[in-house]
Amino acid sequence: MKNFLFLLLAILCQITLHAEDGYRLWLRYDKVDAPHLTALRIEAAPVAQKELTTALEGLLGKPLPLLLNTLTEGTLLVGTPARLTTVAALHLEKDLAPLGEEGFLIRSLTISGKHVTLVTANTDNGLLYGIFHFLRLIQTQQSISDLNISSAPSLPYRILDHWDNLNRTVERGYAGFSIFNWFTLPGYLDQRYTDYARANASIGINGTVLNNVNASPLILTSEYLEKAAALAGVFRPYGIRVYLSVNFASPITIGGLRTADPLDPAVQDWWKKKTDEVYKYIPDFGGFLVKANSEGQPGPQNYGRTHADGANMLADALAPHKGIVMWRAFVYSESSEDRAKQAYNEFKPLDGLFRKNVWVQVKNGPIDFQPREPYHPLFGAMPRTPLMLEFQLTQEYLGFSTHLAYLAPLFRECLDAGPPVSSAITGMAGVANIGNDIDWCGHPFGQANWYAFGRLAWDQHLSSGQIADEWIRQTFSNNPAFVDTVKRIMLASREAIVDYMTPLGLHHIMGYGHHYGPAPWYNKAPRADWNPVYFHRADSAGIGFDRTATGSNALEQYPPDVRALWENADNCPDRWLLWWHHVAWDHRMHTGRTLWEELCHKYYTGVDSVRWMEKAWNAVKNDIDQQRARQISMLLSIQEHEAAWWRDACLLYFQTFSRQPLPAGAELPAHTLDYYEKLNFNNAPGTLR
Ligand code: BDP
Repeated sequence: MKNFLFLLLAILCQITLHAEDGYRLWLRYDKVDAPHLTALRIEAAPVAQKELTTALEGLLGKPLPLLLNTLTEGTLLVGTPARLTTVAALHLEKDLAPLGEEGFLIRSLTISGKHVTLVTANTDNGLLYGIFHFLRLIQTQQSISDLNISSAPSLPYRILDHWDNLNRTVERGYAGFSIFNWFTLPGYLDQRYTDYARANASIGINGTVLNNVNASPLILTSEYLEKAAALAGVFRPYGIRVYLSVNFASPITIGGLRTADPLDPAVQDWWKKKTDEVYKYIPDFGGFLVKANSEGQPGPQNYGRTHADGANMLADALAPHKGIVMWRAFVYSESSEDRAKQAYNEFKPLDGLFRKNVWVQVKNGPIDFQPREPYHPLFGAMPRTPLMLEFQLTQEYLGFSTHLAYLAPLFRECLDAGPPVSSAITGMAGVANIGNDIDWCGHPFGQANWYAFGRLAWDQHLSSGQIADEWIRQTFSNNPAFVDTVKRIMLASREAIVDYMTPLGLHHIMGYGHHYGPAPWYNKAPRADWNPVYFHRADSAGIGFDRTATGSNALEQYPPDVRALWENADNCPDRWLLWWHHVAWDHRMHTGRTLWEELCHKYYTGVDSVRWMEKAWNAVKNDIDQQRARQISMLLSIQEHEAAWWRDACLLYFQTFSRQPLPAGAELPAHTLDYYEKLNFNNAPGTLR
């Protein structure tokens, strides 16, 4: 009997330890050492009420008694002044006014001699954000005895861009298929849609673009609008607006017109009517996202018109409904001009020519979401145009979903790049890393990038460390030793990737098409600026892209103080060196090493960092459930293997130019260069349309 009970206990333990599959994200609401709360008095929208009561029941281990009229010592009081007279009687108008439509207030106060905690806001949306913030305090075990928090978002537009196709494949998606099941919509509303909305609302994301920027025109047919409207219905109570990516040639493909020329009255009329129809389906529709004249997508230039002509036509159709156009500046064409210069050259002259409801959407860097890029020179260069800053959460260039890469430091690096970036933007867009994998992002740490994006868009002053701290505590555990180690892993991870993939300012040297793994030797793409050799320019003299006045002079697109930091190879910080300069192999670096030695040092350091990450993880992983612990260990060992692959393939290839040895005593490459060059990846994920 004793043995049997022991066995049963062991099995039960296993079950609970195995039960974590990552689906609950950072909203796990398991019991914590919670502060003393005695009762709840709440008047809120149904979704907010449900979230708070369910969460508190989990966190406290039992439901809080609900009060209808009274207040007792230790009550949590939740409501807007409009919903609760007790809150209205506090006359918080002055404190609430600056918080606008989305901000909230959390305060410890005494009402009729009773100590209570108040969560309030001007609107139901604000109240929902306040509730999530309060829950975060409890989940992360902050004291709630003396609170005085007012919070309002730094940016009004905080949007996820899904590169999801209507057939559920996801462009550059590494976490399965799209969560949006267009086949079963609108009749079937998957619980996942609600959980997606909850997760977004919990970090302040207030918009979602449902479909790929390489957009199927079908999205604007009534069949799909009805489906999109069903999703909008699920998201609306969570303060999330739906936006759609549109194909510029839609008037031809689904409208039966002969042209999509934005200056043609019939085309303008088509877009007006189509937009009116969209608003019939989705009255609070957010607007259109457009990729035009970029990588083969149609656009106004097909008709000799400018990006402003195209964007303004759509803006006019949206304006009566208060919708916006997010017009992407990710454009480059095959030309002798350095690809890094092209977006600036096309867009800067258009500053001031866009309608008031056009936001130009600019990627964080001038090439394409590389592990490290300087900030895009359009930030600060278009003072009369609102700009959206676009980051990529899906790790197209950062190891797909098998590498642990915490991207808050990358986001911060861009936002902190002088005054241009943070002061030039009106919103942030994150290319989503979400799919139908049970844990949403494929890698448990991928969730941290979704989380960090939302938190930073809400509060631009948060540090990478603070965000990691919150996320770890909610996602895994409040154990201080665990939090400390995992935070160190996360904060080191992005730099590790830069080191083992593209150190010292190298960029775009990944495999062609699928972008998986290293291929610095690749030179067979149909366009020069899709070839890694175009970007690294290695030869017997040295390596790097001269973008100074002696080269492409992309540097001239930046303000003088920024230029001064980068224009001289002797002063240029090492991390940017090969982005801006073609540098001799024996160039003396700031560390005292030659360029070749430094390159080797960086590649080896990158791999060593991953080994350290693995070791550090294995030392603390038993603090959490076995399922996620094992999953992460396995992924880290893939990462370690792939980091060494990057290091060896790149160094062997660059060595054919430097003709210098690897550092004495260094671990030797596992294979020959020829072996790496011949590797083939037919089924790399993320490339199907
Ligand atoms: C590139 C991706 C491509 C996207 C493009 C974009 O490889 O799949 O369509 O960005 O942003 O990085 O439009």
